Amino acid sequence: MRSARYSTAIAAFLFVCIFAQSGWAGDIKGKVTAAGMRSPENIAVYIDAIPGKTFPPPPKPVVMDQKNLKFVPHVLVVLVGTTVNFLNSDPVGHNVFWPSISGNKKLAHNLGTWPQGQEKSFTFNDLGVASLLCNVHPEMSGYVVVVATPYFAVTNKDGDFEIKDLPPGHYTLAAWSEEGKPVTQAVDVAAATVTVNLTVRR
Ligand SMILES: [Cu+2]
Repeated sequence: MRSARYSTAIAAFLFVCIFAQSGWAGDIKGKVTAAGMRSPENIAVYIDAIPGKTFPPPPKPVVMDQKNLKFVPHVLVVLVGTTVNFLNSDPVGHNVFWPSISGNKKLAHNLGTWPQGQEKSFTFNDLGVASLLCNVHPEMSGYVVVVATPYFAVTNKDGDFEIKDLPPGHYTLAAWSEEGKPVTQAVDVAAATVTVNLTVRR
């Protein structure tokens, strides 16, 4: 009886190993708690890097809209090399510029000002955070967070996030937010869903 149970355990273990080797993927489900901040929404959560691995950028551009005098989404996370189409959906002219990427002023850029229905493209080839501004409307702000892996998410209003289809492995999960300090946390992904709780502090 005991040895049968032991054999079953070994079989289960081998089953998991075989699937892990054949590319069986895991998911990260998590919640970010925002300490001393207005909201746990719009926090970028991502696997910071996978050594020795690079990923092709998506073949199609992703869109950052300007609508009702807001950048939509407020926080856009993209894989390095991704082209972002900046669209103006408002009946007024909008400008887009960023004074730096993660403080590097050499990476500042001004896309200019354009009317409703038109868009301008930019390919983000540098890692970091571009703080988007519009020089027509000083109250507008948004962010493009450029990361090194395609494994990222943005928290919803409850701080929940999900990163799907990760190859099993040991990773560093990073969180970036507008108001809080950046944080990282080690996470082990296996052929299942791993639950992570992160706290971001102001
Ligand atoms: Cu504007």
